[in-house]
Amino acid sequence: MNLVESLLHALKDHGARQIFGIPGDFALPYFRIIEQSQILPLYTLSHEPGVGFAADASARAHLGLGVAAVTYGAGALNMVNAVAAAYAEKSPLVVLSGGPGKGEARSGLLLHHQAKTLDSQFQMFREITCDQVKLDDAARAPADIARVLAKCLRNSEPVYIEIPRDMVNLPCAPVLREAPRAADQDALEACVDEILARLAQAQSPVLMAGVEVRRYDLEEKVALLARRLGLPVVTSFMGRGLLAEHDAPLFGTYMGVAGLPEVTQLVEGSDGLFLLGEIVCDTNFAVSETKIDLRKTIQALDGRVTLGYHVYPDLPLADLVDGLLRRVPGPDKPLAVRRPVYPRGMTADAAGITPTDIATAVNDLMATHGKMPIASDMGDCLFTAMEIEHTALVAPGYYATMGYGVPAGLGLQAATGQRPLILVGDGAFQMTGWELGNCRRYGWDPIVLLFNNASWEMLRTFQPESSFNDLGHWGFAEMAAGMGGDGVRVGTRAELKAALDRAMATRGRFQLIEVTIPRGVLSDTLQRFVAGVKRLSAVK
Ligand code: S1T
Ligand code: MG
Repeated sequence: MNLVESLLHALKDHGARQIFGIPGDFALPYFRIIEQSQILPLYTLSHEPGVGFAADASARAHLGLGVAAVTYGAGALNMVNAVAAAYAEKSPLVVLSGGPGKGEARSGLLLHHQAKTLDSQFQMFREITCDQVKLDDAARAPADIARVLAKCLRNSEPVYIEIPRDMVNLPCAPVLREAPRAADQDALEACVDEILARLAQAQSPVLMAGVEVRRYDLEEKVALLARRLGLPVVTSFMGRGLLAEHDAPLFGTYMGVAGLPEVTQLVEGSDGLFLLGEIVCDTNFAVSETKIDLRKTIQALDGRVTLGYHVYPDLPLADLVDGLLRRVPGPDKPLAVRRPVYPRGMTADAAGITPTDIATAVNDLMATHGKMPIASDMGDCLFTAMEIEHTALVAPGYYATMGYGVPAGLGLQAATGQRPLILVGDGAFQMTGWELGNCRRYGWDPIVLLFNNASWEMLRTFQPESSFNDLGHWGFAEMAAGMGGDGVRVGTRAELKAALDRAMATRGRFQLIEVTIPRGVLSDTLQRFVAGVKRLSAVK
């Protein structure tokens, strides 16, 4: 077996299901082995940001490793933003980059694709990955690969693997997985005691499920834990979509001043807020009506648990959840859950379309045809997603990069085989929407709802005087056919409903529904968010 085959087997053994990539001359040798070995299917896309987003979303969708394969320099550095997004949002993404051979490094010539030094790329990826390795020693490679892939899964963060192009065919031993690390049982029991005591003392404890609950495949167990403890559950903005397929006492998504008042009150009025795998960031907590004293919360994140001023290091989330479940054998404590009511029954008339109409139409569609997984971009489309029935959702809810939606939808369909609904604004579509042109080759057929307000509307909302937010009208619908899909522009609610019904009935080709939204018309959720942010900043 050669070095790349050993790497590919190890990736598959650690939970990779496919590779997304774009080759280059530094990468052709290892791409050839990927294609010929057939160990993992390879999907090439058109631009490296899309490769990174698709691989990230595939990891989130199938709960395994995402793999993004690129060439040195122009390829890998083109993907930095997508890898940074994966790092920020704890997505287990493996970056494979071709690299200069050892001999070339000694040529004395500056190499094409080289920035400052030949090592600059490796150094840049240190900042957005939890471990890195250059496979320049075939004898050491199996242990290096085992270490890096174990770290990727343990931390649920990206890692970087550079493959010098003169190393790919060298004989290499198989990779043996690192032994799993056991948590300190005494510390675990002490921590479980303290958490349960804290929750028992609280008058109104609440469990907030964060993205680590999904990344470590704990949704089923956390839903059971919540039922046994009789704990109401909420998600954060970033955690939207979590527990959608599980029997959890889910009250909704916490968004502070931008969210549903009853959910805001439940969280901000809690004297026992349990943040389980939740990233404590501004998109999740900055718009709190009343500042949550995070020191009084129970936080389990990044393998450590913090209760007030007590810290328990090295307690992986899976061990903690198992430890808690062992102490609460059941039966479930019944909880009267007041589930949020999502808008339904859109009137299919000649009225113009608002983002909330889109959410209503999608809720009607899913009520008829069943839930669909959603990939959303950043923009009002993501705020609109909060008004759609709770369903699986991949979105940059914290890092907030644009360009994620379309490639993520492709990654989701490649990873799960499910037909996704993609929500994307016109500005974000201009960035990576063209990846839809790759659907035909791979038989992907997402339904794309393009929110076309001809504007960087989120920015205009906060700075209306700037005319640079005007994007003008692009004929997105007309471009679909040339890319192998079907496109339609809709301006009334009747047209929207007809287009969704037609798209649902059409398989095998992507369906692009360009929704014309009048300038300044926002989703109900974004309106509350903007009003809340302005109100909070006025009092500061
Ligand atoms: N570039 C990238 C890659 N990501 C970003 N988030 C931004 C720039 C800044 C930014 C936003 S929201 C926004 C930009 C440019 C406008 C989005 O326009 P569009 O996709 O049309 O959606 P909508 O019209 O609903 O706003 C965030 C605040 O950083
Ligand atoms: Mg827009």
